[in-house]
Amino acid sequence: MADSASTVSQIYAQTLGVIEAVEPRIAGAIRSELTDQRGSLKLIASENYASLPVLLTMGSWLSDKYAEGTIGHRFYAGCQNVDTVESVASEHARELFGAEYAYVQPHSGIDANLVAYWSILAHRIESPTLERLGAKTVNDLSEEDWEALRATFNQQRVMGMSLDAGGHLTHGFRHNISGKMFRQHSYGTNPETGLIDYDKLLADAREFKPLILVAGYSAYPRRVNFARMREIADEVGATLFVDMAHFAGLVAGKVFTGEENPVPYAHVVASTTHKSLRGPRGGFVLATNEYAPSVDRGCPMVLGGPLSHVMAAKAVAFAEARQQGFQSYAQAVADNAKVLAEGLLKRGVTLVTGGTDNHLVLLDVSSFGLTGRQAESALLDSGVVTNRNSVPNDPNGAWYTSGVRIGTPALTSRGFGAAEFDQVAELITGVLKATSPLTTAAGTPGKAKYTIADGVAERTQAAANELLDANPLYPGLEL
Ligand code: DSN
Repeated sequence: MADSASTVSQIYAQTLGVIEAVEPRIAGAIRSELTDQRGSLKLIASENYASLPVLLTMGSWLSDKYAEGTIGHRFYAGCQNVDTVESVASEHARELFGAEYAYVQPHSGIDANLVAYWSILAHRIESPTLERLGAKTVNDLSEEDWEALRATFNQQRVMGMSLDAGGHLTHGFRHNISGKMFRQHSYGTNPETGLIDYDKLLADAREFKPLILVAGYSAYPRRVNFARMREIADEVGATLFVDMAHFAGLVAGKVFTGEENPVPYAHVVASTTHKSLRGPRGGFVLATNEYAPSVDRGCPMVLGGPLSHVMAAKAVAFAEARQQGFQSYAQAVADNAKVLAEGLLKRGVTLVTGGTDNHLVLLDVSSFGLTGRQAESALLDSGVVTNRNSVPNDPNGAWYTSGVRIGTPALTSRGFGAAEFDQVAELITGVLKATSPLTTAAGTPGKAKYTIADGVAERTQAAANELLDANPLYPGLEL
């Protein structure tokens, strides 16, 4: 990052001047965001810092082009440059992950998951129905057959990990469209170990008979055996869909290989680009050739027009992830998470599953007498940015929670290693020990009610600043 920083500093300074002339508050917010990101320990497991080439790629007139459809088959004229962008991004994604097919249009992880669901419904339900009825498209169906097909869509079943065990909203949670469009059954984790119980999962799947088995997580601190997941899916006739949004960087960086790499085992894989993969904010889908034609119908079936400027930045990020250095980065993310977990454990913090072997750590803060919300707020006051998260069977529900989720991708990008992460564990533990819940009117109305012992937040922020200053974000970039 450092070499190009002075050139980029000039570009950004001039660009912000241009923006300032139109809307100074926006130029101010952009500057202020850099100050905030530089000045806090970013431990949100789903966040990262994209490279300057990735960020710069997004600021272009590719944004101005409509390109609904797919490569070479657009609903608008003049898409030759977008075709190039999408082809390059897709080629990099295929090569990076060893996938048969890659679709880089989804605007976010949720959009990618919707494309995945759609593609499975199209492949498993729509196509065979059309074939049976001798129709080429749904336009060829009688009103009666069309209604019957629509009713069949509504009967389908999805089985994914429950939200409190670490699954994602889009894995069938009732407050997400996935829980409304499918009949849904969740699998949890073993109450003793906190780990996925594959035998129980198989028994549940035999009973529930899902069309789609979802593997993947946003708050499970362990690796998944995707070979076993595929066996279970095959045994019950389900399509295996893996949501690797959180750990795509660990797959790309060859930390998750063999049975821990979902790509050879899943029919469809969806992901984000901006978490451990360190690209721009966005999503993508990988699929076997069998599912590719239905994935390709993602826009306009599910998605609005592709964000061509972001697809271009995805191509740059995939290219970066194909460079040798990315594997060292990904390994460091996993190694640092272990150090962080061990640092917390030895200081008496309770961790869900007793540790981690991916990029995230889930703290159960109930032993400090705190809710996740109180802990999250106290840490934020001290310069440590985390997010509260449910723990399995959380008595505090999804709003207050009993947990705090932290991850290593962002600070590893800044250059933090084992020594720094051990200090981070010390700082987190210090804040949690110094925070007390307030249950009376003494708490500020509308805020999480807690109090931090005098001076602890300030001392923690000062210690964090030392670590941050020694590992600068976008060194040399001055605005
Ligand atoms: N926002 C993502 C996360 O934090 O894990 C999930 O959507």
